[in-house]
Amino acid sequence: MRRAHLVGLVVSALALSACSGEDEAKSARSPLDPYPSTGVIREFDFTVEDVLWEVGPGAVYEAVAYDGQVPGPPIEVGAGDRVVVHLTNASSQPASLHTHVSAFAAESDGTGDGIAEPGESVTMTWDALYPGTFPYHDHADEVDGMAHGLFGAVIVHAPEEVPATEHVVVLADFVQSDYVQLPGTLDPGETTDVGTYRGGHQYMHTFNGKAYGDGIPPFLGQVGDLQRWRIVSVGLEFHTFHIHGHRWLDATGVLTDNVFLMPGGYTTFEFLEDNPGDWPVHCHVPDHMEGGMMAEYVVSP
Ligand SMILES: [Cu+2]
Repeated sequence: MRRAHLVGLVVSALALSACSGEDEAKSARSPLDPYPSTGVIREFDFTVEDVLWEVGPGAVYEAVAYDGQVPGPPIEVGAGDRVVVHLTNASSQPASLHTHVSAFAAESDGTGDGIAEPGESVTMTWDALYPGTFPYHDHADEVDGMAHGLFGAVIVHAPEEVPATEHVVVLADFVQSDYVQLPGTLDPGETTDVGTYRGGHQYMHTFNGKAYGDGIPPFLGQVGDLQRWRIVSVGLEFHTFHIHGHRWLDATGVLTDNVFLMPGGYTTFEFLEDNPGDWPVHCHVPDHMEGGMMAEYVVSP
């Protein structure tokens, strides 16, 4: 199980039963042992832009985004790859791109000289030495940048990773006063022509930059397939990630159906799908459920 701990994910019972001598040799690796360089350089060009982002029907947010999308595009690489991100700031505020766990020099930290003023460009270089799922996010203004959409996921695949259906979910909190349009009004029960009032926290809490079942596309799974969930939390508050009708081992080996993520937290877990149906997926903090972190996981037989 040490290898599973290293990569921050839990190997399913199926995968465990398939463990070979080679796997056991790899499991002797310390979590701090870097994966060797692959010699591969993966380059990404991101532009930071001011955008009006639709969080759900009738909910329009004054966002700042990498490449105009919230979250920014995934940075998906292999363990041992070098990652080069060219960041051009076409927005109205300073911006940067900072990540976690990958190895980098201070100038690629997304702080200090790594911050791009409006109109400037910076380049970040990392070595993705450790597999797992991690956040990337703005570090020019730690509160404002992330609250307006400057975040995304870094996915580092281990070479020995078992193929799976992958679900990447970034949990974030938005500032209600920065919506240019919100459905309903703040008077409970009232409706307008752009939608229904959803409570005091409406549209404040998001999965992948979207809120509620009419904003968040359903996650899709199929019985018999391994489902790998990559969860990153970049918000202002703590969240949990709960999937109905399923269970898995968390990164510490504890059986659960609900994982806790602090701000800046991240985890990867997986299970072999065996339960068809339409299942709620949500944060278990009641205000956050009411505020938008409520989605659906549709499992085909
Ligand atoms: Cu929450």
